[in-house]
Amino acid sequence: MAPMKLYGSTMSWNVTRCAVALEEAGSDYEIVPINFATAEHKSPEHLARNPFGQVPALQDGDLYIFESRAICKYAARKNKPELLKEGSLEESAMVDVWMEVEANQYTSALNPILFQCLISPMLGGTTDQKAVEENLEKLKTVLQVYEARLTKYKYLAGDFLSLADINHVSVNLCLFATPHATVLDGYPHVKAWWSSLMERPSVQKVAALMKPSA
Ligand code: GS8
Repeated sequence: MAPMKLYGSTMSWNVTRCAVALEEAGSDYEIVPINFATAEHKSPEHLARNPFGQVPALQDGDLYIFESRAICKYAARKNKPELLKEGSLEESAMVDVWMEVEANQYTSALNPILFQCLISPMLGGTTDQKAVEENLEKLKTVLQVYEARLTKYKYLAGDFLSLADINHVSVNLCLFATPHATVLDGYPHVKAWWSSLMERPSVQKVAALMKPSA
């Protein structure tokens, strides 16, 4: 069967969230860049893949999927279901909880920081330091909860790697491209968790793809 196609640029952390999950699952896929400069994301071809005219989108044969976290779940279900622990009611519930936390607590605080520090200057704007500071405070509150959790368990959902951990990778890699990576310094168990994720071949491969020279 033909490789799956992941549409979007590796400069987008929503796209690289999927790339890490696809790598971790061992999926056969290729990245198909979408050119924002020519508004390719709003073209009829791309709107057929993602009706919101956004990246990422995934094509697997006749199936089209959008929303990065749905794509990540699809890759896991298809190629490495243990990342979701669906065989266990309790463990899968914990994976679900921490996947929601990633989206609604962690990344919802980190996203504006990444936008202000990385995207706004690229678009010719400036960094709104007040927005950065406000969201750093929100992120620290979230990190306190992570520190307590990771003091008890090796990974977020328990003593096993899951998609909940993997879904954090792309935004964390971007955090390290901002001047604010030191925010993690006050949380030793979070730092140790992140170091263990960084050692994974899936993470190293996607980190290399995210470098502008790649
Ligand atoms: C968000 C996708 C998104 O914002 C997801 O897939 O997780 N909830 C969705 N994509 C941005 C790229 S930045 O990462 C995008 O495509 N923006 C262009 C636009 O909205 O026109």
